Amino acid sequence: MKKVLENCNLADFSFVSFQHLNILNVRSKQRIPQNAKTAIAIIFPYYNKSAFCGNVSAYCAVADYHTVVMEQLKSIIDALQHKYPANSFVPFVDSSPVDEVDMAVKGGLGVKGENSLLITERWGSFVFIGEIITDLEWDTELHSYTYCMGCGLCAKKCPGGAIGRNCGAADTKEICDKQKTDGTAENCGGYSSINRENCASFISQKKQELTEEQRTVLEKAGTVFGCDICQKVCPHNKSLLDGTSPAARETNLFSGDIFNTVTKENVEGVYRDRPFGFRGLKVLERNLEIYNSRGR
Ligand code: B12
Ligand code: SF4
Ligand code: SF4
Repeated sequence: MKKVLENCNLADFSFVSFQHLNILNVRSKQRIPQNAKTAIAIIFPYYNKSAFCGNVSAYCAVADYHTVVMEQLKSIIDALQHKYPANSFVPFVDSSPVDEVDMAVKGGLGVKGENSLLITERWGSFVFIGEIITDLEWDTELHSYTYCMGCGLCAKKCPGGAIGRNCGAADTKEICDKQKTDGTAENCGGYSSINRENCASFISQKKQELTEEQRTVLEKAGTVFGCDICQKVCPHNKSLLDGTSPAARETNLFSGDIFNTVTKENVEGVYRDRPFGFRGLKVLERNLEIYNSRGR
């Protein structure tokens, strides 16, 4: 299996035992193969300088990762299926029953940031995560949880105060300390957690009416869709963002097809094909109106 994957030119991958995955209670759970034994965790770097120059977050400026990653996973499965015809291989990305950050950290692909994201050594946190779940048993190694350098900048700069120690829970510090020492805190995804209702990325996707506070968070974040602030301030991403890391000059699956600026004029023509299109035109127009009213 390793050889097949090595021939696929992947940035990085690892094998994680299915029994160690954190399975989320979502609809796609039904697609997990029976007798699942192994997850092949794969990362897809998407850093691209021109993705950072507009009014949508970098993951929105590049081609839709749901499509690009899924196509790549399917072509890997074709190769695996050829070698192991009796086994099942099922691809997932994002709308996955697997807590993907948790899986990647357990697979040793990077550390968990206080901003709740996976941070890799080479590509920082600007990676997507995808996985193939199979009933094929494979040698796996459970890596112990490792964390970012813990500088606290993401929590400090988050426009919604949505991160970790500032996430809004009554006893947040207590929850975080407990999670850090023995990993048993309830209502915490581990190390740090995001209070979604206060996160600009979540707010920019929200179809229902926004509260006044949520409008203010989106205004402060200065984005039409998604938010990159907790990644832009992270020291682990510094050398990538200032161009000194060799990885900043690497091409990747997402190097072409950049669309970074949404305007009143172009929004209708583009939204369907982009990663920010799935919430529909109305949500985008609302966000654009909030974005354009900043500082008025
Ligand atoms: C739902 C979701 C979101 C939600 C919620 C994120 C979150 N951290 O909770 C929203 C819409 C906000 C979001 C935003 C983003 N996402 Co997202 N998201 C997911 C998704 C589908 C599931 C995450 C999940 O539920 N994890 C499991 C739970 C257990 O972990 P948890 O995050 O710690 O959640 C706990 C806390 O939130 C807490 N909690 C919830 N509410 C409250 C309230 C209070 C008061 C408190 C104290 C706690 C609390 O309880 C939860 C359960 O324990 C994953 C894909 C996947 N299948 O894993 C992508 C994923 C994590 N997202 C991704 C990306 C790229 C982003 C954005 C960077 C996009 C952007 N630029 O805007 C932002 C980053 C925001 C951030 N700092 O996390 C990538 C991350 C890649 C990486 N390097 O890590 C993933 C892996 C998708 C992918 N396939 O690549 N995302
Ligand atoms: S994506 Fe933006 S709003 Fe959400 S946690 Fe990160 S900095 Fe805060
Ligand atoms: S900014 Fe980066 S290193 Fe600092 S606490 Fe947040 S995720 Fe960790």
